[in-house]
Amino acid sequence: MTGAAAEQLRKLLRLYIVLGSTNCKGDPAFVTAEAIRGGATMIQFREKGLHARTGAAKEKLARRIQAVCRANGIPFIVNDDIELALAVDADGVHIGQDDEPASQVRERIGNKWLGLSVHTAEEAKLAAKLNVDYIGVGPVYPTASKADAREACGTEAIREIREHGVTLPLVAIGGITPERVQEVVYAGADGIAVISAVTAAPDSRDAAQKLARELNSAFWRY
Ligand code: TZP
Ligand code: MG
Repeated sequence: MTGAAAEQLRKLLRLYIVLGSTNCKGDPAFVTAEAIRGGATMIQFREKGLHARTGAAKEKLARRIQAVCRANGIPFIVNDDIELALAVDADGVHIGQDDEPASQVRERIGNKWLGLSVHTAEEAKLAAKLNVDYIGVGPVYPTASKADAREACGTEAIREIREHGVTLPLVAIGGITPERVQEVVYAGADGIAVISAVTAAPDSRDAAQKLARELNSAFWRY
C-alpha cells in the first residue's frame, strides 16, 4: 500500500462498526444504515455466535448490508470468511491470529484491504512484516461481544505498539464507549471498532453520533 493509501485507510478506520445478525436486535441492514447516518466510516460484517446465519442466508444478509454501504460510499469488510468476501466482492477481509495465515489470505484476496487482530506489541511487529493493511488491537477493555476474547490488554498495549515503531493504521476494539474514546486515541489509535456500543443501543444512529463527536474532539487539530 502506498503512503497515501495508508492515510486514506487511517481515516476510514475512524468509526468502524462491526455487526451481524446475532448482535442486532432489529434488521442488521437497518442498523447499518442508522450507524452510517450517525457517522460510521467503515462496516464489518461479522456473523458469529449462536444462531448465526450460514450458507446462502449468510450471503444474502451480507449483500443487503453491503448494498447499504455502497449506497453511502462506505467500505464493506467481511470477517474471516474469505469465500464470502470474494463472492460478494467486498472491499476487504478481517482475520484473527487463529485464522488462515495472513500471507495466504493476501494471495487469495489480491489488493483488497486486509486487517489482522493483534493483542500485543510482538504480534503487531509481526503484522507489520506481513502484507496487512491495518491492525485491530484488542480487546482493549473487557467485552461481552466475543465468546473467546482474550484478557483486556488496556490502552497500554496500543501505546507500546506505537513505541515499538509500528506505524500501521490501527483501530482499537473491545468495550469501547464514548467515555473511552479520548484515551484510546491519545494512546495512538487511528480509530475505534465497536459492536455493542452501537448495535445494542436503543438508537444506533444516536449512539454512532455520540462516538463520532468524541472522535472529532479527540482528533481536533488547529
Ligand atoms: N475482537 C476483540 S474484542 C471484540 C472483537 C470482535 C468484540 C468487540 O465488541 P464490543 O461490544 O464493542 O466490546
Ligand atoms: Mg477470526
